[in-house]
Amino acid sequence: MRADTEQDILKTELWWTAVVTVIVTIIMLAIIYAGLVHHINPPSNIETIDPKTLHLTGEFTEGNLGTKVEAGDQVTSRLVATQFAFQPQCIVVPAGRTVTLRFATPDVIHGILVTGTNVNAMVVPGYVSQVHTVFTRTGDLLMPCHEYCGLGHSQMWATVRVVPESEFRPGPDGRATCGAR
Ligand SMILES: [Cu+2]
Repeated sequence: MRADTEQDILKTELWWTAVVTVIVTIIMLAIIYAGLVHHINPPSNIETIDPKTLHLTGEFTEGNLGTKVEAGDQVTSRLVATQFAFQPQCIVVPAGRTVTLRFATPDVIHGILVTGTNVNAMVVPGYVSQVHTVFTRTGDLLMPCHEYCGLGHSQMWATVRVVPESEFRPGPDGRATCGAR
């Protein structure tokens, strides 16, 4: 077989340049589409918290966990992920409204996902994991731990109770719980 001329080599290089450009463009468009349409984004919230004292003072003390309607009608739900349970076991949130979920852990790495939604995050000791989402489907959604955290890992799950806006009735202190339904 005859050696390629410089022209042939140039043609081949340009051809593969075009192929790579098309592939990269498709991947970039898929990432932008997933981010804008499905709200699937890489983690960006870097917020630290001391895992040794998070239950003693501040945001993640027992009395401040669960769902609360805060200033500006912002619905925020706070959970602590521990070996091998979530505290609280069940949170109630309204459908069709932006909800902020905030997680922290005092022990090891956990992971959370809410079945059938775009909520999926790691919970790493020392950091607060925050997810903004809008729940569209009402009902009890399963929220298992998806990061192996020890022997009781398979027993570790919580429930996200999504109720229609009309049934979401926080108390005078702004708090809503699964129990008071
Ligand atoms: Cu786990």
